[in-house]
Amino acid sequence: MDRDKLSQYVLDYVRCLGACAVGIATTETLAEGPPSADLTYVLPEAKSAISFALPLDQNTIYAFLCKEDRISHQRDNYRVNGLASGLSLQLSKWLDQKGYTSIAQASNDVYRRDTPGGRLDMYPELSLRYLAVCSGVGHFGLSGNVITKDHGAAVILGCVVTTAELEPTDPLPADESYCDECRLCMASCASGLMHPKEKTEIELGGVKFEYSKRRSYLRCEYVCGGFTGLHPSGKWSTWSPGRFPIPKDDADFGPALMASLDAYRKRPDMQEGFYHSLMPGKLWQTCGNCQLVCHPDKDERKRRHKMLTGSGVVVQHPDGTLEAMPREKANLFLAVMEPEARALYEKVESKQAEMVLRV
Ligand code: B12
Ligand code: SF4
Ligand code: SF4
Repeated sequence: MDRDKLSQYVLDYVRCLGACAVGIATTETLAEGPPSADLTYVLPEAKSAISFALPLDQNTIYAFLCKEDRISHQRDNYRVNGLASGLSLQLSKWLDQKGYTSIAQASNDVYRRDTPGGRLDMYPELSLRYLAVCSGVGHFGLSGNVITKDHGAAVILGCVVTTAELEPTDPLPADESYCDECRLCMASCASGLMHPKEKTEIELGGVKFEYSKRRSYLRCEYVCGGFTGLHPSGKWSTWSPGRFPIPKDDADFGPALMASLDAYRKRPDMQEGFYHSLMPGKLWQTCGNCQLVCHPDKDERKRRHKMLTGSGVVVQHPDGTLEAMPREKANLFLAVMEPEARALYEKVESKQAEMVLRV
């Protein structure tokens, strides 16, 4: 089959399986990029990669941001991640059958082992975002998330790397991006991962892309990981019932995360969740706010940010269930807890509580 026809088949194939956007990047269009743009890292003879986005269910996002229903979005998120990995596998096998060695990429939770800190550095084998912006699946938003014209940032990315020499698709024109640097992604982030002023510029095949500079990844791991969730203002929280302080300096995030680890492990189970390979136990969906507020329509973005910041603070009941309430009520809820129960959520100056956490 000639190059154009095979490329068209591949694009159609992925659309038929439910992708809202699909594109093709090649070793040439990714040339000179950062290390996780190097297709040959996963397949030495690689020539091309098929990149695609699958939409999250917008209907579950409202109740998640209002802190009324966490489970529906969590389920949807894990489901779409599974679909993205499955789609990749199916396409890679189809290409294999056609005679092209191909490698499916999992949608998440796969890290390089050969960097100084190993898997804990969290460098991906391939950056699905680089492939997506390079091939025109979406733009980089200021948040660093890939944004799409119909579903905003609420998409899960996937990809297949192949030895097939496919026809690359162009990056989207920069002036078609809806990102107006409204900064609502940053205002919805309790961790401060995204630098408010500085940007990172990368180059892929001679085309420049930029997004906000990341501060320490540990910021997001501490908050999105669910160890803590109370915004430094004290006015609102993520779905995490943790209220350990969020440091100002990057260097203090490692110790803060370690100090909250025992408490995190001893909290009652929240519903469902999944076993992340870097976590000691389960990980529950408690944030993702920078992704979920970022809708193509600016008024909708503002509305979502209001939903999040106007829906109070989450606390946990002894049976594990979570409830959002105004911050004054939440403070009272914590104040009447036994010190050892309270120490699961915030710093308590009590020898008894410290003893409990050490056991
Ligand atoms: C590791 C990881 C994380 C880490 C690190 C984030 C990061 N910026 O790298 C943490 C835990 C913080 C994280 C958070 C989130 N993530 Co995440 N994450 C990933 C993962 C596995 C890799 C990210 C990545 O590409 N990093 C590399 C680049 C992009 O990061 P960078 O810091 O800009 O890189 C700089 C340097 O480090 C250097 N560099 C780049 N690559 C390499 C490699 C090496 C070896 C070295 C030395 C240097 C280097 O060059 C860059 C410029 O200087 C991807 C899945 C995948 N395989 O792509 C999902 C992914 C990016 N995550 C995703 C999501 C949704 C999230 C969250 C919203 C949480 C959530 N609810 O899921 C937040 C968003 C935070 C944000 N605003 O960016 C989605 C994004 C979807 C989208 N629309 O863009 C992805 C694509 C998963 C998916 N399949 O959809 N994530
Ligand atoms: S929330 Fe605003 S600034 Fe952030 S990525 Fe979306 S449009 Fe851009
Ligand atoms: S997922 Fe949450 S903690 Fe992480 S960067 Fe986005 S808003 Fe911040």
